[in-house]
Amino acid sequence: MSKTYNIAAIPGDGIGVDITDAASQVLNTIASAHGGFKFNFTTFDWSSKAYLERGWYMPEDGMDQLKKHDAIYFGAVGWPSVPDHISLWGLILPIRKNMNQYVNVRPTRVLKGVTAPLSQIKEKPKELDWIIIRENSEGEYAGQGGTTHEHGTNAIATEVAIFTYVGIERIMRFAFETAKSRPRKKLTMVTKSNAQRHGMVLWDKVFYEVAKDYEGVVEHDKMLVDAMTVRMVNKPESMDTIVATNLHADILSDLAAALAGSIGIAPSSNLDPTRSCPSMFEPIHGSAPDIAGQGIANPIGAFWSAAEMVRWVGQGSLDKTADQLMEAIENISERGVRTRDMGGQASTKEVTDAVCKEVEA
Ligand code: GGG
Repeated sequence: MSKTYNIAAIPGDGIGVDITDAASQVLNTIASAHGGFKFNFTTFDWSSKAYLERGWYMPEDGMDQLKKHDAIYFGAVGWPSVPDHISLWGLILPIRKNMNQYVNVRPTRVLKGVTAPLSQIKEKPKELDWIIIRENSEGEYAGQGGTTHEHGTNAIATEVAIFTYVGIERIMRFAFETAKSRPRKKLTMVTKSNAQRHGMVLWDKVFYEVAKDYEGVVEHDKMLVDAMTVRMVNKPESMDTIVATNLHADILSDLAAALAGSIGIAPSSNLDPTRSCPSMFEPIHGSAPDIAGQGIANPIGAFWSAAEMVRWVGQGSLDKTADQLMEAIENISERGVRTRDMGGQASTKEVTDAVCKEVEA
């Protein structure tokens, strides 16, 4: 009997639309090639364009609608005529919070055949293979704070980062478990506890408490975020799994993707590890309005995110399918089928067709 996975697709803005189309084509192709399962996509027109027309991103029952699905596939959010904090808080951040997606997993590695920018700085691009675990529910993106005397030079604004013991402990445990599952069994924790003496100090304390449960199993160390950027460039081979706060990991994962070749390749999984709500899968790149609709966006981050979604919804039963999609991505990368951001000439469609051909073979 064939299993149907119900996917809520939110293409969003700009190239989010281009790459979500490409990802659904690849997912449908892989499902037909394998048999035994299929994807049923429901597309939600929740975007900045729709917001400008009707004044809202999601309807009041939006979260309830999403909860009826096995997973959410998200393209990108952000459009020049809407302030970025309105679009982010209209769509992606409320979904992460309401769907209990407190973990954001961001893997990065150098794909086959790619000469990563890092090789122009150091001769070790192949040794960049990281998983960044981003705390996805609190910290600097808690949304707490306010503004008084809004206008003029008297304006005052506060942005309060919130760190809770429970929030830190659960992300640390997830990070240690991820590190334990990888061959190198190594975790680097990122903080800024020399300058930020409250929340970041609690972050350190909980890290060392949780570390006691992994003594002799997972090697671990601690970095200040500024020094971490230097280590990522100079000694990429010295790290494996990395855990950081919402803001720090957001920034470090963009750097990681750029060092591996392009932000266009990097995936992310917003996970509710309890599985009480659907998890959400999205490439880490934004909506890139300057190239939207031109057919040149890199769909690899979208395909990699799709592979992670397949792995997640399959709960072990679709791991081979996800591996096959990753192999297809590596194969076409090795053959040089690449978009412009990676030094190639291929269009979004050419990359998509090449991946579909691989998974059908
Ligand atoms: N596909 C990811 C996306 O739309 N990113 C826009 C962005 O700025 N996101 C911030 C975040 O991931 O917290």
